[in-house]
Amino acid sequence: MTINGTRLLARIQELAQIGAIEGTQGCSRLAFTDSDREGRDLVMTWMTDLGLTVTVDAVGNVVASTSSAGATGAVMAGSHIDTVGTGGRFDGNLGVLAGLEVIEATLAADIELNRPLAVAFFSNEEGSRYPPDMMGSLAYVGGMSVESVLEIEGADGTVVGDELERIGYRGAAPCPGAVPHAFVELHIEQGPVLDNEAVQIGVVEGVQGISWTELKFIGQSNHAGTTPMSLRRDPMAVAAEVAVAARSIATDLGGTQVATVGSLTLHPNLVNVVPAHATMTVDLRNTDETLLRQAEQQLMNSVQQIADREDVIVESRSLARFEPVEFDERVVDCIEALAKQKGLSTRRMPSGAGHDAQMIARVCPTGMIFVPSLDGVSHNPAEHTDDEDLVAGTQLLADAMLALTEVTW
Ligand code: HGY
Ligand code: MN
Ligand code: MN
Repeated sequence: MTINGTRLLARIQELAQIGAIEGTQGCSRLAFTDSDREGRDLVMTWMTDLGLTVTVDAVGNVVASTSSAGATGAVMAGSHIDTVGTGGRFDGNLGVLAGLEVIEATLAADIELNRPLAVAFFSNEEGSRYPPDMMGSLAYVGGMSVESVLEIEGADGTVVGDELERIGYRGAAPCPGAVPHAFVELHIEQGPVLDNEAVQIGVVEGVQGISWTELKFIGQSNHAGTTPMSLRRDPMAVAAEVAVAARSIATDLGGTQVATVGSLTLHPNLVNVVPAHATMTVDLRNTDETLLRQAEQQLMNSVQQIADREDVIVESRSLARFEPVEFDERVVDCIEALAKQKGLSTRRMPSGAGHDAQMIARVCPTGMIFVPSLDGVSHNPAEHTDDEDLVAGTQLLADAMLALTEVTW
């Protein structure tokens, strides 16, 4: 069965117009915003136009199945269509539109299958507006209650439940949701490995561990001109040292350890005022859980030392914490064998980014397929993957999904 690459590329292009970032090929569709709603509406229209049975659950996860009984026991593809604020057009969107394309091509070929096919987009995979990331798929597998999802407050002061209501996606379908027979997520690599090595397909063995911490440093607001340095309790001075410490922890640990300070806000954020408080986030990741815990411990030791020295109070809270995940060898092997049969170059690799697949792996055999990201750039409007890689990845997803309808676990 051959997928229709032209149709796939046209849908990627059409969805990317929603929340398009002027002058780039990127888009901005933060979770539960109007642009997210518009993107959801468009993809749902494509799903219902195919005659699929479409459900919306209590946290806005959308699942479309070829079976009127829903997605239980289906071979499911899926990902997300929300983006970071300065996102690309492929992150998440590819996996959803590729899954839709596989189903449409399979229906058109009138192939008899032992199992239904399904495709899903999960709510708020990015976690940028409302932590944690992979929020919708985490709830879908019962890793977080619907109640606790709905009450989460974003940095902008809005609440998930209200926003879901406002955009009309607080659905009636049960959450946790239907358990698939198998799940495969096609995604851009978002890193430099495949592009650097000129490899066409990443056979993903698992996802690294993720630790997001919010740190609030409370000092004393004061006059920038009259306050001697020795009398300051400056939270920005603490934040700056902590950011450097986080970076050193990653470079000293080496290996896959990474550390990112992605957000920092000062209050009152005025040129002539020593800040009252500084709030920052630290994103730590590692494929090894023991090393990730070591990095977390080192970070908090540094935080406390620096804050104590500056007589600044620290408040910290975890925004997300997921241990590394390994995908099911049977699915990983299936993807690799099919790619090689097609003559595609492949390499096995971990995922540096978080994905919905790492949550669905809790309930059914799961795997991922990566296609190259040009220069490894992602979470950036310049994110790019060549058409031939998008089509090859989607065809491999189709082959894998159909093969998985034949296996019993
Ligand atoms: O944070 C991540 O890795 C993903 O993009 N949500
Ligand atoms: Mn993604
Ligand atoms: Mn992302």
